[in-house]
Amino acid sequence: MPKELKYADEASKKMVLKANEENLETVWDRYEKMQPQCGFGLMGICCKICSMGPCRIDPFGEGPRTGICGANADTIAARNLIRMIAGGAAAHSDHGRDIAHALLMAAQNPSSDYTIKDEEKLKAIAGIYHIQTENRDTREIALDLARAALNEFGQQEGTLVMAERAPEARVKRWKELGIMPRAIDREIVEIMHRTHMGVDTDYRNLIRQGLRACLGDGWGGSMIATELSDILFGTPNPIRGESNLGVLDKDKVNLIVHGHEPTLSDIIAYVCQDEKLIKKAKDKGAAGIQLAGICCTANEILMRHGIPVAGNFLQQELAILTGAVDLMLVDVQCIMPGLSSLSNCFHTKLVTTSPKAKMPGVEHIEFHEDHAVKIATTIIEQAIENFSKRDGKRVVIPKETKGLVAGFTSESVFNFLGGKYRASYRPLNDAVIAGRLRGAAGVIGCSNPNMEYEEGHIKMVLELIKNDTLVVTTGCNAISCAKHGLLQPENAFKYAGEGLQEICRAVGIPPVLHVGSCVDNSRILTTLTHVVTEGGLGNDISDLPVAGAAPEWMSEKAVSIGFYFVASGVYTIICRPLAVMGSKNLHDYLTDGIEKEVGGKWAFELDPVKAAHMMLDHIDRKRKALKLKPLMYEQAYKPKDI
Ligand code: MSK
Repeated sequence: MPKELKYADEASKKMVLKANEENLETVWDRYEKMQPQCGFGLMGICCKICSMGPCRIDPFGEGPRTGICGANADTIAARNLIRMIAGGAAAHSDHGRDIAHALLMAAQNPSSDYTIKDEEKLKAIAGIYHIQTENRDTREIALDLARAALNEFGQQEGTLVMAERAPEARVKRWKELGIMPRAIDREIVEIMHRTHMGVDTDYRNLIRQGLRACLGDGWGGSMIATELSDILFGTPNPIRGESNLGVLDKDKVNLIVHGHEPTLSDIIAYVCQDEKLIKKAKDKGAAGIQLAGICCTANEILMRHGIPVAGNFLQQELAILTGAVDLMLVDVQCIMPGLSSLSNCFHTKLVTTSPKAKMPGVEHIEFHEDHAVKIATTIIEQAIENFSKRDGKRVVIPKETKGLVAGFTSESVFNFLGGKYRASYRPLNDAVIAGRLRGAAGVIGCSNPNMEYEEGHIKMVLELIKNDTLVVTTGCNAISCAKHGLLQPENAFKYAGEGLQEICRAVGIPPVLHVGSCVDNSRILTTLTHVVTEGGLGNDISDLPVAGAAPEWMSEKAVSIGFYFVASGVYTIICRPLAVMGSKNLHDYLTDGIEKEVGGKWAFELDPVKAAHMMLDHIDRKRKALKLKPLMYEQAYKPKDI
């Protein structure tokens, strides 16, 4: 049965139909072929960490209740889950390490292709690391900061400096629980040790280590990635852009950058404007060079340069199906191996660039920071060269595009909300206290063929903004929101509740604020901290009327992000549950018991509108606990159970 998308943006629907017509396989076809999926895997109760196995637990029938070693469902599910945290935290943090390394090279080498773009932020972050900034050369400060950040990955003493940025009450709680992260790599290694056969079998103790590792991601590796990227590439400011596959141009050389790291893509954004390269493209018969992004590499260059976004995770194959992509450059994370065979069905040249992420049969042009411009030029030249191989008869570019405003950060967003002369978080806190805003929600994360594409993202976000809840977004949710017009300020009047509309009107912002890529979820952590510090909404993140969600989550990174929000005190909901349903004890702990310890907890709800209502109920419970005024405007959703 050919797959048809029911809810997604029109461009994606058209491209899936094109794939069906041409009998080309996409992620949705592979998902169908995989059905039914393994129930033991879905419930988290298969174990293959030693060669006595694989073992699987039968939680309901007469089958085995333990593996061959005697591990029960609680142990097996908890071990599997925290190994997912390790995978996610490792991916984010290794990205952070690479950014710190790029900063180090920029500081050491005056002729580096990288320069310090935000000196103010360099000094601010150096201050957090207790680095002397007065009367010192920028490069010296950057060198000290890069070394201090790199040291946090492997330090043998102390705890992470960035984690101390959290509200005092939060840090105290982490220290009491023994989950203050010590070193980024160490926490990941310790997960691998504890989950080795015959080590930690107490599911609560295993989750504790998972919490410590994910905090090392959110308040460590990811935060280093975000802050140091801002220093190197510039802190974003609100910026206009375009989204969806219609940003590809049939007359130009189309170059797509896909993955996560900005180190090469940021340079490409500059080099693409080189007159000599544009002339080369014209000499080949093209009208110019069109650069666009997919996934979080897209978010990085959208936030800083306004480069258009071609699509999110589930659109990477659809971009190639247009027949108009001359070169797709991939770096790391969320790159489907299926791209390789699909690109062979078109003229599209696929190029890997990271030594950590090669693909069999795919050309590899290795990226090195010390000659970034040269490598970027080579890749663009190859895209230009490949333009002449394009088969015009196979080109189908959907016309759909949608304008957007992105580029919000913990600095710009709420200073923006405060207005030019009152740059502070006060107006935001006051809007919540007065009941104009109900609260805020972070809605983030991937897309997954196990759900109707974009239905989870869009229905949830619409329900939240309709009920006067300001939404902040990152990653692939941000791109879905963009394609559906939710990052357009004027659409506040179409979709938002009256209170949120007033705020959007007063400061000209969209009802959904795009704050960046997956690592930039750390911007949400710093924003929440600023809101606590501003006062009037409690002493800790867990007091705030806020909630988080990743409705269509897919990757291990999403598990780590979800856990670091829970560990930071945020109620966090996902549609498809974590793989814990085979362990009642673990399920109950994560969705209930853990709240007494860290102030946040998990919830699972397949229906995105019901999930949004659960978030609103939670926000209302927090409002009630803070004794805030009633909401200013009649709400569409009437809360239950508070
Ligand atoms: S890219 S991790 S599919 S959000 Fe950051 Fe999108 Fe999820 Fe990758």
